[in-house]
Amino acid sequence: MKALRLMAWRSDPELVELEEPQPAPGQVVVRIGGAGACHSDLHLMHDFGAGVLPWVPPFTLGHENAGWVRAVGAGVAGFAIGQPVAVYGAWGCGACVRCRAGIENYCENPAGAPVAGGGGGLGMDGGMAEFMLVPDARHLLPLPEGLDPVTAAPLTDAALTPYHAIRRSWPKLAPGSTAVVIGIGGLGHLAVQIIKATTAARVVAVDPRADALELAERSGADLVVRAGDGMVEAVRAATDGRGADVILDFVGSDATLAQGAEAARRMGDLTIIGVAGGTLPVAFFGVPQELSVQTVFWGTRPELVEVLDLAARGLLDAVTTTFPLDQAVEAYRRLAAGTITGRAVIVPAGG
Ligand code: FEH
Ligand code: ZN
Ligand code: ZN
Repeated sequence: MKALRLMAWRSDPELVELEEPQPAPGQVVVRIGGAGACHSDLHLMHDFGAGVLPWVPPFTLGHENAGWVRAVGAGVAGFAIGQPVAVYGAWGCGACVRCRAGIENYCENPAGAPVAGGGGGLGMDGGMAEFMLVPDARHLLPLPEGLDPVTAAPLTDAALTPYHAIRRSWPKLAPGSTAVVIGIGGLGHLAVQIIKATTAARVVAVDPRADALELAERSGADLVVRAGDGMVEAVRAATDGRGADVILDFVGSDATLAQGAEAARRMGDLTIIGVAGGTLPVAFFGVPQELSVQTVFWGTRPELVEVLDLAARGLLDAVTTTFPLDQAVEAYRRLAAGTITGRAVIVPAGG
């Protein structure tokens, strides 16, 4: 089979020929319908050197996957060949307190995990290939009726990650509240939809691109603001001077973090999801009182069940641009150039 592999840190991925994986006891092979291209993959290719993450290339990219059960190993029950499934991508040890609660994105026993802090596409072979080996059937979720693996793939990361970030802030998103979404890309446009579907908050979408702001409007944003100097004033004006209750930064640069903190309401949340590597000085007079600042990594398996339910009921609609596997490098080039609308999804069977 063909697979798009990261052969070394700071290198462009290569399309290579691999043997089709075979499942050992407890494992499952998935025929990939869709594999999302994530901005984080660009950091694996261009920024992170050896030692930044506890993973060792080569491995196949693609940590946002859905498809159909191709083969099951001995002892696997509950999945039929051909069944459509979503792949929960954070593969922990399965035995620690966090993993037992389905919070495998925060596994506390990395030595017991198939790869420390990662999963398919993040240190192990992922879904940018015709077939993908999943090391334990617990990572597979049946797709609800009406969801197709090609369009469902983004739900496993581009929707699950913002869903986790929003869900933890639900108490601050009551009627009268305002949320700001900075960066309307694959994750940001779904963040707008998730806030509108699960809370009473007004949503302000921020991005420098006109087409991204149009996507934000179509996704339900109450106000769209061009990224830049006037953003803080616009948020203050929209909140009678109070500031926003929740700021979700899907960029994570020095500039977006500084503006996010300035636009935030006292007692609010500033949540960093983007991996641009920016920093935010925190000092007594530097940020609003009782502003909680946190980073999040992905989401939990129970939350993915909730995301799939929202999507199956038509409350989430991931806008995708599909590419065949042999165009995956082009997809990443366009992602880096900021010319992808919504989420780029690689379709190994042809986009
Ligand atoms: C991957 C690698 C490192 C940081 C964050 C991520 C996310 O894209 C996982 O969805
Ligand atoms: Zn990702
Ligand atoms: Zn664990």
